[in-house]
Amino acid sequence: MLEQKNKSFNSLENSPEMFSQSSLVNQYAELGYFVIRNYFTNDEISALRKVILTFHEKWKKDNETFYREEAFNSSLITGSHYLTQEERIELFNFLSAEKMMKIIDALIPVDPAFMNTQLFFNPVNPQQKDFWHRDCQYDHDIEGQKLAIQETQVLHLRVPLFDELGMELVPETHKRWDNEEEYNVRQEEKGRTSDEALSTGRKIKLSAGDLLVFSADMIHRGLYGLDRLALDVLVFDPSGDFVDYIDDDCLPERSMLNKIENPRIYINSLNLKQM
Ligand SMILES: O=C(O)CCC(=O)C(=O)O
Repeated sequence: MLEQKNKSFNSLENSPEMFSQSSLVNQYAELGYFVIRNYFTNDEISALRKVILTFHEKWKKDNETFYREEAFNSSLITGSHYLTQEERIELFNFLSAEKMMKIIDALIPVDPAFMNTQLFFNPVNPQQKDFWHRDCQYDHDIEGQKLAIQETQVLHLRVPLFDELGMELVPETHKRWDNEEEYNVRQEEKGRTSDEALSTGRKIKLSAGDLLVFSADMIHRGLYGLDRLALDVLVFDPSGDFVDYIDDDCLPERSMLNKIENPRIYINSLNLKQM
C-alpha cells in the first residue's frame, strides 16, 4: 500500500491508499508539511476522543479562570494528573502506533524522541484572534530563530478529533526566513498585528481522521472556529537540544513500557534524560 506512488506531489492531498513514504519526505522537505486524509479509522478516532475528552473536561474544571479568560490550548496530556494509568497507556499506544511511527521514522530516521502533547481548542473569549508564529520565537531572539530553522527539527503531528477549519501555514518557511510582510505581522512590527492575513498563507481544512504533519518552526497559526479539538504530538530529532522540554511525568513509567506495543519513541526520550 505504501509503495504506490503519490498521484500528485503538489496537491499535498495524500490518501492512505496512495502515498509513499519517500513522497511524504519530499513534500515535507520542500514545503514543511503534508496531510494524509482519512488516515485514522472512525474506531481509532472514537476511542481517542473518549480519552481526550476525559482529560479536557477535568482540565477545564481545574483551570476555570485561565480557560475562560485566555486559554486556547492545554498540554501534558499524557501526564498522570488527569488520566488513569489505563487511559494513559491507551494514549501512549495510539501516539506510538505503527501508523504514527511509519511517518515519524520517515522524517526523523534516527532515534526520534517524544517531547510532549498539546490539545488545541477555541478560546472562550471571542476577542481572541488566531495569530501567526514560529514555535521557536518563544525561546529565541531573532538571530536564534534564524539558526533554529536551519539546524533543528521538531515535528507537529496534528490529529483533529472533530472537523475543523484547520491550520494556516506558510509553505517553505521551515527552511527560509520571513519576507518583510511575514516578519512585520508575526513580530508585530510597523503597526501590524499577528492576526492579520498573510498573502503567503495556505489554509488547510482538516476533518476528524486526517493527519497533518508540519514543522514547528515554520510560520503557522491555528484557525479558530467550528468545534475544534485537535491533539498535537511533538517529536524531535535527538541531535537538537530539546531534552529539557520533556516533562518526566508525561513519559510512561518503566513499569508501563511492557503494556505499550511499540514504546521506542518513549525509550528514546527516557534514554536522553539519563544522559
Ligand atoms: O491550533 C492552534 O491554535 C495553534 C497551533 C500551533 O500553533 C501549534 O500547533 O504549534
